[in-house]
Amino acid sequence: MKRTALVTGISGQDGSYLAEHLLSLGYRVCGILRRHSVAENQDYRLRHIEKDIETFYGDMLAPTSIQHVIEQVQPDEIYNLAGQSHVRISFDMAEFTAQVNGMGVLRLLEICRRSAPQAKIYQASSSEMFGLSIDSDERQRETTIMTPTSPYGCAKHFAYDCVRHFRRAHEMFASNGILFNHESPRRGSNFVTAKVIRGALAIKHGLAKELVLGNIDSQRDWGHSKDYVKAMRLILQHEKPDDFVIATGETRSVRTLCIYVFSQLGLNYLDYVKQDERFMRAEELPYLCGDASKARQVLGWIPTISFEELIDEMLESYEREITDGTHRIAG
Ligand code: G4F
Repeated sequence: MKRTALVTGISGQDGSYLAEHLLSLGYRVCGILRRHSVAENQDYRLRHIEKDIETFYGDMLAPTSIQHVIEQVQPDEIYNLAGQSHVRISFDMAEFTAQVNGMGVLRLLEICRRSAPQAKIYQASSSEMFGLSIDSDERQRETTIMTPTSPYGCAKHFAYDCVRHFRRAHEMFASNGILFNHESPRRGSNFVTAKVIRGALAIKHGLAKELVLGNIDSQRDWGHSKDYVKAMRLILQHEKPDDFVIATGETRSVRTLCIYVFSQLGLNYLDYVKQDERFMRAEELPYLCGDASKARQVLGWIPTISFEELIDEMLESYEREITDGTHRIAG
């Protein structure tokens, strides 16, 4: 029988790739959309599959809307990808971020406990929860202590703990995927990979003179969203609920990202990249490099798309946007 998946945050980068992946496996895919004042921004990543999925309006800040959808859809699997996903913005909107990314998850778990106790729940946890902690081999893994450095990280840590608590206390199938940074051509334009690539292309095409960034010495472990959504599903197919780090195991600085992107376009980043306080964080997370051995051994998950392939795909996709006049540059 067809399995039903419900994806909160289906209109985001991961939501759209996950929906495609689940459809390819024969799932009935339902998704929750938040109302956006610009209607085009609501579902532009879903247009190519809109006839194949069922969407419902709902908001993590309005639990009755979520409860209503869950009761209507009766999902076998719930993927909670909804949330305020921008770390720097979480410093400006700490309370909102805590409500959506933290309390929203607690409420979702409560709703599932009462209305869909059989449903398996995937929670989009984040490497941002590790904050300043690094194991002696310069990796972060499931056992690494969490010392988050942002309101976003604190809220995600609360949600992560709630998932583990509900699993133990109420025997619910609730699992955390602790995902390190993952990107794609569908990445929001104010995340650093998309911002650097769009900015460098704008410079190359004479549409901008410089690119203003924050801290370019922080290091991230960047993978491809398409690989990471496959891990989400595998996590819910495992025989028992558990927590898994999903990462490539390679780390690079934002500076290295700039060097690669600008040099692919025949430019030297030093001639164009400036730094400004506006894009710095009150507390920075300086280093992320994940160890996904557990996911490899238990789930058979491995990343298949290299850093260079990822960045080249984004470059190609944004270059096409410049050619057809739909290019956007983020602040
Ligand atoms: O691309 P970022 O904004 O991603 P960040 O903060 O690492 O968060 C992303 O990954 C998390 C997983 O670890 C997710 F949970 C989260 O939802 C999101 O997807 O920034 C990456 C790095 C940071 O160190 C930041 O300080 O790039 C640095 N950076 C330097 N200049 C900048 C900029 N980041 C942004 N967004 N904009 C800049 O101008």
